[in-house]
Amino acid sequence: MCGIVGAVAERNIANILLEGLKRLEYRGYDSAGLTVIRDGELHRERQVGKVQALVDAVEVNPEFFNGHIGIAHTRWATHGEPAQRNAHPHVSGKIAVVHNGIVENYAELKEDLLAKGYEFTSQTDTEVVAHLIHDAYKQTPDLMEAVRTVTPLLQGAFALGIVHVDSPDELITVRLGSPLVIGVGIGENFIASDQLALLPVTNRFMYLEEGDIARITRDSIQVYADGIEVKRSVNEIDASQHNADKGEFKHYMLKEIYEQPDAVARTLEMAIDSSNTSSLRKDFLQCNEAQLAGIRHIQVLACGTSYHAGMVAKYWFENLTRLPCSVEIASEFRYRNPVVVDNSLIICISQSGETADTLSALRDTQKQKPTGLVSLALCNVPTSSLVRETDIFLPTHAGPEIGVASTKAFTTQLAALMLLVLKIGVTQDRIDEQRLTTLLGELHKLPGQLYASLHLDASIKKMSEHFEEKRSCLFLGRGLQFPIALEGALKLKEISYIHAEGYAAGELKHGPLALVDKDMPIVVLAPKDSMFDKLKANMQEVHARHGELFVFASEESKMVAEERMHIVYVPEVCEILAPIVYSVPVQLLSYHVAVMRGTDVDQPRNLAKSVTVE
Ligand code: HGA
Repeated sequence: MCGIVGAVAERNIANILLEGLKRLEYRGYDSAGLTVIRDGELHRERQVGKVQALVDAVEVNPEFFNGHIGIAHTRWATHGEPAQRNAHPHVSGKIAVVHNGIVENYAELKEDLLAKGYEFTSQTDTEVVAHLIHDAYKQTPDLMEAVRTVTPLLQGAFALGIVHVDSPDELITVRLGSPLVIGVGIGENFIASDQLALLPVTNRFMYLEEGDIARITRDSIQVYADGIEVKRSVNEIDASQHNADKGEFKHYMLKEIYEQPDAVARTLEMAIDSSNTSSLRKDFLQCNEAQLAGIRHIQVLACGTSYHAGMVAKYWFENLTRLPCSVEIASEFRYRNPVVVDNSLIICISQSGETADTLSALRDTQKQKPTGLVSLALCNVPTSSLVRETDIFLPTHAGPEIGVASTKAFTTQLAALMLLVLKIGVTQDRIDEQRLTTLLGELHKLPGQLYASLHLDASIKKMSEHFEEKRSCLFLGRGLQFPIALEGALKLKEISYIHAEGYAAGELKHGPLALVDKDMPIVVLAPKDSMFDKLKANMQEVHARHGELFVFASEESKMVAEERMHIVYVPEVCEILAPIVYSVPVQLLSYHVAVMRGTDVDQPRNLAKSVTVE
C-alpha cells in the first residue's frame, strides 16, 4: 500500500522521486505528494488523484523543486479521506514525514500534542509522527536521535521517511512492519517501499529488518537495531528480470494475463527438468527433508486471491496425499484464538510477502510454539518479510505484477502449490511413482494449455458485451472449480464494480437461486470432470428460472448452446489441473467487462496492491 520514495544525491532528485512514484502507483493512488529541501526551506506539493496530477503541478514551477534531498509518497488512505490536506508528506516546523502503515495509538498521542499547542492540519495518523519528531528535536537537536526517541511511542506497523531542513544532507528511515528498502548508488542513496521504484537509478539494494532505523547520506548508510549499529548486506539484482513496462498492451492486467504461460513454465522449472518429466528435481525446495516427512496437517493462511489458491490446494492435498488441510482467511484466523495442531505445515500465501494480515497470523502461530511446526512462504518476492520469517521459501516466478487484480501471481501460486503437494506426497510415500509420472507429464503440458486458452480472448470479449449493463452476477463451480468461481467473482467485482458472488453450484438451491431471473448472468465453470453431471443439473435449475448462462466448458463435454446459454470451449486439460487453465477465461471476462464499462482496470477504485495495513 502507500508508496514511499526518498533520495539524497548530488544531482537534482525531483524527477527521480516522481518516476519512483509512478512506478509505485500500483500501491496506492488516491493522492500523491513530495517535499524537496531547497535553499533552506521545505518545498512541498500535494495533489489528489493520480501521480500525473502531481507531475503536472510540479511542472508549473520545476525550478522550485530542484533539490538534492527529498521524500515523496503515493497514498492509499486509512485515516482521513483522500484530500490534499491528508496527502503526504506531512510537515511540522522544519520536518517532513512520509508514512506507510497505521499508527494505532495516534488518537492519544494527538491529544498530548494538542495540549502542547501543536496544530493539526490533516485527519491522518501520520501527522502525529511529524509533530512528535518536531517535539523530540526541541530536546535533542539531532534528527536521528529525535526519531529514535519517538519510534518506541508509536504502536502499529509502519515505515517512515523523514527529512529536516537543518540536516539537509541526511534522510532518516524507519522500518517496523511495513516494507522499506534502501537503494545504494554511487555518491547517492535512496529509499523506497519497493525496489521497483528505484530500478532506473540503481540495482543494488539493502533490505532493512523489522525495527531498523537508518541514517542515509549521499555516501553513507548507517543502520541501527535497538540502538546498536548493525551491518545489512547489499544485494545486487538483475534489473532485466524486473521489467515493469506495459509493452504493447493497453493495460498491465492484460499483459500479465498473457504472461501466464511463461510465468507458469518458469515456476514449474523449479521442480521439473524438461529432459526428465518422471521425477522431481533433486534441488527443488531447499529444506530439511525430515521436516517435511514429519508433517501431519497443513494449515494455509492467506487473503483474497491467495486464499482462493489455498482453497484449490486443500482439494489437492487431501485428494492426492490424504493429509488433512485447513485453509483460513488470515485476518480471521489471527483473532479467533485458533488451535494450531502439532506437526503442522503453515503455508502463508502472499504475492508481495508483505500482506500485513498474513504476516501477523504467521507470527501469532509461531508464538504458540506447537511441536513440529514448519512454516513456508509461497510468494513472489524473495526479499519479503514473509520469506525472512518462515522456514521454507517456495517462490513463484511470476515477475513483477503491477495490475492490482492478481492474475499471473494466482496461476503461478497454483502451479507452485501443486509442486509442493507432489514433493510432500513423494517424501511421505503418499504418492506413488506412477501417479507422480502422470502428474508431472500433465504439468509439463500446462504452459501450452494456458497458451491455448489465451486464444479464447476474442470470443470472451464478445461474451463480455452481455455484461456491460448488468448490476449483479453469479459464478458457479463445483469441486476444484468452486475456488475458481470465487476468484472469478472477486475479479469481476474488483475491476468492473459489478456485484458478483461465487457459489458452489450445489448451494444454489439453498438461497441464491432466489436471485435468478432473466436479468441475472450466471457464469459456470464446466470442465468435463467428475462433478460434471451434477453441475449440469444445477445449470438446469438456473435455466428453468430463465437465468442466462455463460458457460466455460470443455469440448469433450459436448455441450451445445441453446436459448439463453452461451458457451466458450476451453482447451482440454486433466481434471486435477483444470483450475489453473479455467482461471484464464474468468480473468479475460472480467478484464473485457471492465474495459467496456470504462473503469480503471489496473488501479480500481479504493484498492491497492500489496496490502500492508491490517
Ligand atoms: N495511515 C496513513 C498511511 C496509510 C497507508 O499506509 N496506506 O497503505 C494515511 O492514512 O495517510
